[in-house]
Parts: sequence; structure tokens; C-alpha cells
Amino acid sequence: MSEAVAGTVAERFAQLYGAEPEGVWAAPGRVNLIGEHTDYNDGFVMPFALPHTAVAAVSRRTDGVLRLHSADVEGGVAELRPADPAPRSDRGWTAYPAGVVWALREAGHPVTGADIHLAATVPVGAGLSSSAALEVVVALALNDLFELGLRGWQLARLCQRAENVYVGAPVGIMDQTASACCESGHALFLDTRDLSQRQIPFDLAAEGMCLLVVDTQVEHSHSEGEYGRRRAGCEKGAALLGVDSLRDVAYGDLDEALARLGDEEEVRRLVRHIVTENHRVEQVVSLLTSGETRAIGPVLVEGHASLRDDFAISCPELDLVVDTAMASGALGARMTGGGFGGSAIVLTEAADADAVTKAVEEAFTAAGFTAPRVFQAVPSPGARRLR
Ligand code: GAF
Repeated sequence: MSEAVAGTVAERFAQLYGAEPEGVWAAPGRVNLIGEHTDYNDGFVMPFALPHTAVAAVSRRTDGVLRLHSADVEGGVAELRPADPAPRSDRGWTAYPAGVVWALREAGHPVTGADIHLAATVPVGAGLSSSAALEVVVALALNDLFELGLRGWQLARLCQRAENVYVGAPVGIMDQTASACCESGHALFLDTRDLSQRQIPFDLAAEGMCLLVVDTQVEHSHSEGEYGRRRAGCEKGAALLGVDSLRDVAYGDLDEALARLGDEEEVRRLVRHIVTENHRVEQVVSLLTSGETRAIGPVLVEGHASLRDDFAISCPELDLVVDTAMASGALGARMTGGGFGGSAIVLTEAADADAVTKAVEEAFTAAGFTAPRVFQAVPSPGARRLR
């Protein structure tokens, strides 16, 4: 898909900037199979890349200027000089590529400017990491063109810094690492403490199953306060328990840890979610690696209940997807991503996928919700150069 758009993106670049681009790159969005909100607690996550990508045609400049254009946003070419100190108030789309240039320069990399034209197919505001795709595609292009020699995980760290400091969204490292490092046919088992990775084969079609992504069309945004409040609550929990991060609370010690939190009810719930969610990621890895793929279904459903009841970040639309999918024969379902809207995933027998989709669509109509967007997700390649 991205390969097919490379030519169109390059042509548009030439129209805009008067010369062929030096190259064209793609970086995907992601869905997270399991491991939600664990990434800023040094924990485990397990995303895989979507076929939907951000594609960038890019050429170097030598005058410090960054020119940006997007096929997906109204308006002409934006001309910027990513400033120091970094702005925290610029939340428009140009903040993501500009933040990446800022973060590369701040880390001492000689990025002397660029002309960039972008086109993306990752749905925006759907919890599928459209921002990370935008950051990573720009980071990879600049890494190649300026011969910086950075590895995927290093680019992910710089993109996270761009988003935390330049854009002002306190996100973890999962989405950027997923976009940079995922591989086709695999889910990425990532330890966010040291970014060590294992590619876990995840070929549902071969086993007669499929994974549906249900975009509820309820828009979410990480820069808004709720995500930051959950993060601060987790940090408070770690401080009260005297550990560096909630990753350090072992699953077997959970009851004792909860007892020590006394009447801090909200923090107790956050801690319980993070500790049980890390355990669920380990369960899913073990089930997938022992060929018991269908058995991950109930673990996904438990994860959803934990996000709904303990972490309190679901919404009626996401709950309706999970409840309806399970009532109509799905193997498992849960919300995915940051929450407060966005998307859910549904694991189902391939033969049941149409019936489950129809049931979810009908339930949304009956509830008076906006129709969801449903598609099948196949684990796809991570960021790469297209030409
Ligand atoms: C968002 C964030 F960007 C990630 O870092 C992660 O915390 C996720 O929400 C929740 O797991 O996608």
C-alpha cells in the first residue's frame, strides 16, 4: 500500500518544491495487543504495526529551515525554524515533525534543515498512533539523509522526547518503538525499561482467526489532562511503595503492596491495573509462544475490565464493542491505546468476523452512537525506506 503511494508522494513533492525528493520513507501506526499504560511504568507492552502508514518525501536543506507540507491538511507549505527553547503550546500537526528536528539537534545531530511532504493513511484521533507514525517517518528520513547512524530504538527515544517536550504530551515509548521496530507477521514484545525486544510470530490467518480493529470514532487526545493524571497517579503509587516504578512491584506481591497503600483508593486501583497488566503481557507471550493463540482471548477481556474498572479510561462506546463482540462469539476483545475513545480490538474466528462486525454495527445504531469504522489488522512492517 505505502509502496504504491511513494510515487504519488514524490510527484507532489516535486510540484511543491521544484525538484525530486532525495528519498521517500514510510512509518506505520500500531495497535497494541496487550500492555496498556504500562510503558511509562517501565513495564511490558505488545503492539504490532498496522498497514496504515505516514509516508514522507524528503530532501535536505543547509540553511536551518524546515519546510513542511501535508496532503491531509488544508493549507500551503509551512516554513519553520524549530526554536530553542522548545515550545510546549504548539499542538498543530507541524509540531510533530518540527519536534523531531528539534530533538535531533538538541541531541547534537547535525540536521541542517529539510523540505518535507507528508501523506498518511493512519486514522487521526483513533488511538492508532498517527502522531508516532508522523514522528518516526521524519526521524528515519533525517537519519538516513544526514547519515546519523541511529538505530530504531534510538529514533524512538528521540521521537518520544519530541512529543514530551516539544509537543507537550506526556506519552510513553510504546508507539514510537512500535512504529520504528515492528516486523511483518509479528507482535513486538517490548520491555520499556531497557527497550529490549522480542519479535513474537503472530499470524492469525494461518490459524483461521483474525483481529478486527473497531474505531469508535470517539476522538481522544493525549495532551489533555486525563492521561497525565493517570501517569502522575502511577508515579505517586511507586513513591508510596518506595520503588523506582510500578514495574518493580512483582505480581506475587500485589496484595501486600495494595494493603500498604491503605486508604489511597484511587492509587490502589492504578497500581492494581499496572501490576496485573504486566502479568497479562507475560501470559500472552507465553500462550502465543506455546501455540495456544485462542487462549489469549480471555486475557484480553480481563485487560479491558481492568482498564474500565481500575484505570477508568474506557467509555460507553468501547465497552459496547467489547460486550457485543463477546456476546456474538468473539474469542476476546478490549480497548487499545490511550483510552477515552479511540479503538477497540476484537479477536475472532475468521469465519465469525462478518457476524461479529454486523453485531457491533447494529449495537452502535441501536445505542444512537456514530457508526464505527471496522477493519481487519494484519501485522505489517515497521518504518522503512521506500525509494
Ligand atoms: C498512548 C501513549 F502514547 C503510549 O505511550 C501508551 O501509554 C498508550 O497510550 C497506553 O498504553 O498511545
